Amino acid sequence: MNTKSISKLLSFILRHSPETIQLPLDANGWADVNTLLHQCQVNGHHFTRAELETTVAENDKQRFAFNEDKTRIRASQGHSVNISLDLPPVTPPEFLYHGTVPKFLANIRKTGLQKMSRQHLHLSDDLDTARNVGSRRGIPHILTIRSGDMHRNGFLFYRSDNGVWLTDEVPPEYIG
Ligand code: HQG
Repeated sequence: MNTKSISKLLSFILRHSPETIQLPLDANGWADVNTLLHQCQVNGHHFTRAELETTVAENDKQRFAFNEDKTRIRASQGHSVNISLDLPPVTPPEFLYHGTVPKFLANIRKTGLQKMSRQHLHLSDDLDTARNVGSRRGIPHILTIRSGDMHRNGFLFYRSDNGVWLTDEVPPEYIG
């Protein structure tokens, strides 16, 4: 398997569907690396520990992280499975951005931005990233979020290990 297909497989398993290879995740989303390699192997996904390490190190968005002694691995964000990343709340910049597509706008203006199937709503602190996120679904439309005002009004924000801003929702009145 090349690093791209390993990365796609890891995203699927560690964020959404660990049960497809009978892989236990702990409460914070960590999997044991040896168990991951073994369960991948027995389910027909063949790659080595060295290839796993290269995939993690070279991943364009740094989607995965090892713990300090590299015995455990998790996805840094994007989960739909019910785990807690256990990140501390942090003060966001005054504005954050969310890339979406025009067909969702009417609903977003009505109900705000929601986390949909994931554990958090994903925001970015730069326009390029937001544009890339939106482009996955069509012609991107960038929404500016008044995150500073949200924070002052008690909404919590987190920053994943790979720099993605996370929150639970953005009510319509904070969307510029
Ligand atoms: C939209 C990728 C209607 C929202 C990316 C988005 C990101 C609503 C879609 C990460 C809505 C959910 C996450 C509402 C939100 N009504 N539509 N009220 N609220 N939406 O994939 O942010 O490459 O769950 O705009 O780069 O697109 O996989 O979220 O279009 O960082 O690592 O509902 O996934 O990262 O889609 O993407 P998603 P997202 P990776």
